[in-house]
Amino acid sequence: MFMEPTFRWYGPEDPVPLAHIPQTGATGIVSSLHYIPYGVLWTQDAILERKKMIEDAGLTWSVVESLPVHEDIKTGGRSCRRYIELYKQSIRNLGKVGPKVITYNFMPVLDWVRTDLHHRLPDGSTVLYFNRLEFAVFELFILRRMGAEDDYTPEEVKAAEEKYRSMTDHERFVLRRSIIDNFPGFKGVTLEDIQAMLAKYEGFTRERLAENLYNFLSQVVPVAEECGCRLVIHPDDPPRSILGLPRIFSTIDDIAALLKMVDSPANGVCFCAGSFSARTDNDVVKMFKSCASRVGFVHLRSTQVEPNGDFYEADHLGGRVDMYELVKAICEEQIRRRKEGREDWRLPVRPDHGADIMDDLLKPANPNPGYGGIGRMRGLATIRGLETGIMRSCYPEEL
Ligand code: DNO
Repeated sequence: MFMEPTFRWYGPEDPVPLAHIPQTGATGIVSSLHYIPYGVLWTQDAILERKKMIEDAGLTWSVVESLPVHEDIKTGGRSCRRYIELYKQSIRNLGKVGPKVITYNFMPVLDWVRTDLHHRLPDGSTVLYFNRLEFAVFELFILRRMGAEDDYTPEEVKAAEEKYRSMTDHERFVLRRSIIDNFPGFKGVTLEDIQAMLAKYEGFTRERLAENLYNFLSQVVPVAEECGCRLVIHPDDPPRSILGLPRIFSTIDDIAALLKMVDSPANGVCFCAGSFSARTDNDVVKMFKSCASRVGFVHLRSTQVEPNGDFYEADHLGGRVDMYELVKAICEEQIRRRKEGREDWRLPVRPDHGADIMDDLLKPANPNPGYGGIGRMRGLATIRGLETGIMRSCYPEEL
């Protein structure tokens, strides 16, 4: 394969054993040291320990996803400077002994958000789902976020209230847990934690978040550059404001602004097709082309968006992403890079979230929703086949 096929592995606790991953066709691993709390240094020993585990299984640790950015960096809080220094040191350590592609995101408070982690499709498989009404139930009646009603029409508030009243305590608990408590390295989050985090963003604007991103990048990108590393930002998921908080990496204009913010090859993009696709005014292929030379890592998946804005994970060849055109654009970018003699011409790609299918459905609940083994393998197989077909029929002279 031209692209480097990778699989995410959450570490020794992952129910998908590392030893099984070569069977999926992946050669690279995407992993993070989730046991290290946000803001704590990644030592060389810790990095080397993980690297050895991966190499002992005959695989390569290709990408770090993620090296998390502490909330104080996003809010520009009191300890921001200290956390940026620690982040730089973690980058230096990765530069010495670890993978050189480092993923992060700059989403305030919550990383990706879904309301249902096991939505059943007609074929019996289950997928991640974002339901706007259920999210409204959560923020209006479970979290009781101040000012949340301003983000909804009176009809929506009424519908959410009716829905809330019709739910059992267990359903309310599951909804809450699905939204705030399913991030590896960040488990056990309570409503009070979220409220305290939200308080730190009071009066926050998009401009302020952008300033804080600039403050972060202008300090860490030069370090990454020196160490031969590339930082790649993951898009907002969903690609719009959530919980009344600004989000700044959702659209083609946001991509242009990011690239300009610090104009260096070490300031790159983790192109997550699925995240961008959940917004109907995003043309995902055009977005890829707008930043192709600065993409350091690719997540391939697609979403199906309903007319009311709800969305769920679609099959890799379905949904809003024109996967054929996107993979073709990726192939072209790799060919271009190889001609330029770039060492990073092979793009690491992972299938990202998969549906839970077949044996995935028979296993005990996966602590990492969306990351069952078989569904993701189906995604990877789809991508590998598509790339092979495109290369053999469109660019045989490049093989
Ligand atoms: C979800 C992932 C995200 C991603 C982070 C990167 O499955 O794509 O959690 O890893 O946002 O920082």
